[in-house]
Amino acid sequence: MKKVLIANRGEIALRVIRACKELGIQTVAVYSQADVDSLHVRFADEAVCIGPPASKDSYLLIPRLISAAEVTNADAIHPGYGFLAENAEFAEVTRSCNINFIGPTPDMIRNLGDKAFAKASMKKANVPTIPGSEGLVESVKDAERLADEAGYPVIIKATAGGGGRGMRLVRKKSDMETMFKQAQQEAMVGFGNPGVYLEKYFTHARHIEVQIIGDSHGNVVALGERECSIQRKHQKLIEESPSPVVTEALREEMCAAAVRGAKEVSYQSAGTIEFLFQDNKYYFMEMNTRIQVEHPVTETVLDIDLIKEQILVAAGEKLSLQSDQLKLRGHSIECRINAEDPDNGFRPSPGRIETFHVPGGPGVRVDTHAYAQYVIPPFYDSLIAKLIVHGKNRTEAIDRTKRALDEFIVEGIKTTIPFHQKVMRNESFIKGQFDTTFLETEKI
Ligand code: MV4
Repeated sequence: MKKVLIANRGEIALRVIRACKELGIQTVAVYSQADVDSLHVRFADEAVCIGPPASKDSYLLIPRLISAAEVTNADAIHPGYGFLAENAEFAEVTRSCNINFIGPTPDMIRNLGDKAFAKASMKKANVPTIPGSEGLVESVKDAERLADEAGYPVIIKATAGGGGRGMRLVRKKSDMETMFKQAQQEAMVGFGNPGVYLEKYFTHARHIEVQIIGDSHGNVVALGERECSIQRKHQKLIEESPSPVVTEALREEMCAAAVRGAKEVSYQSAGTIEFLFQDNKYYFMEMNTRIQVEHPVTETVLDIDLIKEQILVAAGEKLSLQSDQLKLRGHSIECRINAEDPDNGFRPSPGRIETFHVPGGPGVRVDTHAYAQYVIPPFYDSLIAKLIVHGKNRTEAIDRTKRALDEFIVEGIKTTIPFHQKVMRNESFIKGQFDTTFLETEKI
């Protein structure tokens, strides 16, 4: 691999450029007219404007991305996260143009994007799954029968959905007909696929996910877990590794399950197996076929570079990581610094950053594309920086995060920094006692 085009923007584009530079690989940035002044454009070896600000006219336009790769002679494309990262057609077109797609094969993206299929694959590999339907549910009658078996509440999920989109919670039998039809309808309108499946609803679950990576030679390793329960409306705000509730024995079990699941689908590239965790039991929920926002918490506790590894396995190399050589060291916490106003319902707060001072010192990493006088465009997601803090244990990581947040000065726009300062002082958070309902329950 000689030259990688990064089909993305923001901090992740920069993150991929950094990995490429360290590997001696040339980089091509693509940018919309709204991103001319973005750092990924500056730090890439070459940059190609691919269209107007709206994502659908630039970062989501497959022909423009492929053209940009062809005119610059890029031999690979890294999709980052979001945008086209889990678009099987993009992976397919990229490959058919003889360009290496840094991710799984189109079939894997397509199959695992079908949540009922993914669940069936995991079940086949003896990975614990959430009790509910075997595959799709075809009728209200079937849904009622399955719900009687599982016990209410149940949840109906679009098989083409994911990440919180296309779900209906059903609390009692008399709600089933309405909710089932709504879920089907919404799945059809939203995803062009009416398929839905049913699960028992866990009311106080944690979201714990296992990072995996596989190569093209059949090797797969699991890289520990991330605790991602601190989220609001399906947007994660804080992630950490290890999870405060995962013991060494449980970690080994969950990692072994993740590896079985990944091998079942012959998975290659970086991926994540998401689990719901309740009453000390874990259940497969979804698989993500991309590198995720929160990958740095795994990198910092294991002292690895996931993006480099992802690039190397895409180039056909054997995995350099081996489970017995990986040692979990200390604790890492990531705070997502968004251009949002936490005092006003996390309303987006784009505009000019007047002052931008990033924290430093022991254990502190900041991944950001922002700088003083940078203007945050209103067209994309509001993530402006990730603060990743490592400590010898969870207490030190929390204390360091508090210290780093106090040093993080952003003026001109609202950010989630004050929100994070409150969470770091919250008693339940400090004790590690929380689940995905934390932000609804606690007054932060
Ligand atoms: C669930 C659940 C409880 N029980 N499924 C939300 C996002 C999508 N990935 C699946 N989600 C959930 N599925 C069952 N059977 C609770 C959620 C859920 C959730 C999951 C992870 C992180 C945050 C969440 C917030 C609300 C609901």
